[in-house]
This record gives sequence, structure tokens and C-alpha cells, in this order.
Amino acid sequence: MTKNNSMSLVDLDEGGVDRAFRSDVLEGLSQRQKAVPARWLYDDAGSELFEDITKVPEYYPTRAERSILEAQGAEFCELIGPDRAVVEFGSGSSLKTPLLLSAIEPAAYVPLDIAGDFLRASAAELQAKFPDLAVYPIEADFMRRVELPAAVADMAKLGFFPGSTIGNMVAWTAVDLLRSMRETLGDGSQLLIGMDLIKDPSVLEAAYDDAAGVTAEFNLNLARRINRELDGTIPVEALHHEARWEDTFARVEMHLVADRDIEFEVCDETFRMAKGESIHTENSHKFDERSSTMLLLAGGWTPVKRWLDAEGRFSLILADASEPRNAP
Ligand code: AVJ
Repeated sequence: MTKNNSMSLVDLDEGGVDRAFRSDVLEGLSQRQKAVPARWLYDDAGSELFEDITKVPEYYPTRAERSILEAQGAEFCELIGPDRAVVEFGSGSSLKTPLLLSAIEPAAYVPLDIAGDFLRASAAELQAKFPDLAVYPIEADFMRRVELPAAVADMAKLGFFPGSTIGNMVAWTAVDLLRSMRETLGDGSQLLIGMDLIKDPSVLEAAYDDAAGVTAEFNLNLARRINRELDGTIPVEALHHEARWEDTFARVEMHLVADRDIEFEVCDETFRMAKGESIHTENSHKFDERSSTMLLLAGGWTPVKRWLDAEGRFSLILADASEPRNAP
């Protein structure tokens, strides 16, 4: 692992370069359709820009999901009950968690995140709000099965995965994640998961291309990050942000599109983009009731209740770990 920090999950080379970032970028830029995995959008600058996105008027998912959490506390309480251990996947700096925790009164809270410092800071904040709650922050990559603390071994679990982050994964990866969550949480567990809904493409594209240009900055920051961390010479001023609704895949794609023919270097490798060519930087899949049910079932979860916000833009789904079974 690392020399810099034995607790960190980031693997740096002798020059301090994140090895996974470098190989993802070099591989991704070598493909016919250039593509960089969306997780690399979230360095410190990117995480702050995402926080800003949640405040622009066009980006409705955060507010819509929060309104469901505010409105449905009584039903959460009834269907989930008290004394569970809530395991939040990719807790970040979530403002939604307190709404859930006050509604269901769990016995423990286990936030999982790959960004350790961030994780411990937000866990401490939450502990201050809920002094009687046992909080066990775990620095982990939740894409893999996670070993939960012994203290919660005998408690029933509730997985919490808000924000429609599942939508950033293609179906193959989403199913892997849902299955590994099921293994992490065990038999008898439940999952409360946010999934954004298919709607008018103009509303979706505006949500990912706000008038103030915050999402454009968020996307362009990836090119800046490549320049900063990987010795890149990408002419950022020759790229523009685009959000495209791809109906066949039911997803909004973010791209960085070249305004002219360009050539640049990253880690001493040369790359070219013709005018109009793009780097694909993010997928945000959207769902309807059937597609969300299908995805959850494929991952080993049976939906038991689905809530929408008052304007019908976003869904929050409660699912049970299902017994594997054949017909019927
Ligand atoms: C929080 C990752 C789900 O896809 O809607 C927002 C990220 N990207 N605007 C999303 C995002 C562009 C967001 N997720």
C-alpha cells in the first residue's frame, strides 16, 4: 500500500502520483471513445463543486430526496423500526442522514467512505448531534464487501445509499455493488436507496448543465486535475461541457467536447482529439418503477415500498434482502 499514510486507501507512487488515477486516465484516453471513470471527478475541488451543484436551481435531486426524507419519517419508523445498525455507503458530508436517524432511532450508525479525513470529520459532527448513538466510521471502498465492526454483528442492518449514486454505474457494476452490499449487510437486512426518475429530457439536461455553469466547472475540473496531478497539457480552454440525454440507455452523459483539433500530453504520452470529439466523464442513469425493481432484484433485493417527492421527480425505495429462490 502506501508509504505516505498507512491508513490511506490511496496507492501513491514514488512521485506522489495516484497510480489508479494514472492508469484509468491513460487507458481511458487511449480508447476510441475517450472516457474517464466518474469517481475521479471528486478531488477536493470537485467535491466542493458538487456541493455547489446541489444548490443550483436546476439540480433538483438533492432537494427532492431530502423532501421525501422529511415527509416520510413516520413510515420509515413503521417499516424499518428502531434499533437497527444503519450502514451508509459513501457517507460524504451527507445532510440527509440526520433526517433518517431521527425518524428511526437506530442503535448504531456505520458510515463508510473512501475519503478518511472527510469521513471522520463528518462522523464527529453527527456524533455531536446524536450523543447517545454509537457511531463507527469505517474507511473503506464500498464497491467491495466490507467487514463491519463486531459491535454491530448481532444487530439487524439497514443499508442507506442516497443521492442516486447507483445511477452513476452501468448495470453490470450496479448489480455487483448491490450484491456486495447484501453480503456486507447479511440476512434479514434492509436497504433504503435513492433512485432518480426518467423525466422530460430538457429538465434532465438542464439539471446537468445549469445556467450558472457550476456543473460545467465540475466537469472541466477533471481536465484541470489531470493537468495538475499527471503532468498534463490539456488545453482546457479548448474544451466545453456537454450534458446529453441518451434515451436508449436512460441516462444523462457528461462529456468534455473539443472546440478544435487538439493535441496534448499526459504522463509523457501524446493524445489527440479532433474538433467535436469528446471525453465521456460521467453517466447518470435514470429509472422508472420497473427498471428500478429489475435492478434491485438482480442485485438480491426485493422492493417493499417506494416513495416519490410531491412533484414525482425522485424515488426512495425500501428493499429487503431476498432469499435466493426459484419459481414462482
Ligand atoms: C451525486 C453522483 C449522483 O449523477 O446526479 C451531479 C453527480 N454530476 N451533476 C449525479 C452529478 C453532475 C450526481 N451524483
